[in-house]
Amino acid sequence: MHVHNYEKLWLGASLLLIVGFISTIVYGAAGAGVTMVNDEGGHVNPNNLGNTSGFDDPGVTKIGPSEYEVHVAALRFAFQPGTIEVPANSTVTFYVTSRDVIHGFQIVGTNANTMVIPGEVSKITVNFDEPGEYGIVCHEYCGAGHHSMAAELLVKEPSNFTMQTDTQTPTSGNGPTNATATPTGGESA
Ligand SMILES: [Cu+2]
Repeated sequence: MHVHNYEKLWLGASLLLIVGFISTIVYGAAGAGVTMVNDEGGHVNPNNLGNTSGFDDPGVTKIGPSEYEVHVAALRFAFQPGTIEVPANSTVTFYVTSRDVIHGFQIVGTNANTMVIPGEVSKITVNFDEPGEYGIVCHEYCGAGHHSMAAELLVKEPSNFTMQTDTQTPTSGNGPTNATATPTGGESA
């Protein structure tokens, strides 16, 4: 069978493309560590987040020498908490869920990017090696205020980092405000 030279050229070029496409996927999965968010984070009742461990007081929890957990609740049109602080050189696992409708959660400039579905907990682990500031945005249209739905992540120099143990202000406190911060289980480095 005679195959024309041009035909050989195109066959070769298309095979090369296919190999190229497959290599980008293999590189993304094996080299860059790109993975899909699965249902490992578990399920919650979106109407009862106030009584759900972690989401009853969203924020940062220290779980190891340089490991942190962050619970984030998305709602129209904000993230709770609105400011997240973690130290650099840490591994941070985000647990994100929604109080109302489908939202998105993207830490801009990282590969942390997931849909946030009521009833589901999206779990993403990110390593932060350097101090920096990241925007967090909702990238699933969720209503009239969607464009303003954002939060910020501050990766601090470890020497400047102190755990914020309680960012919630009591709504019905009596007496003078007790402004003394009492870190629970906080150790100074
Ligand atoms: Cu949104």
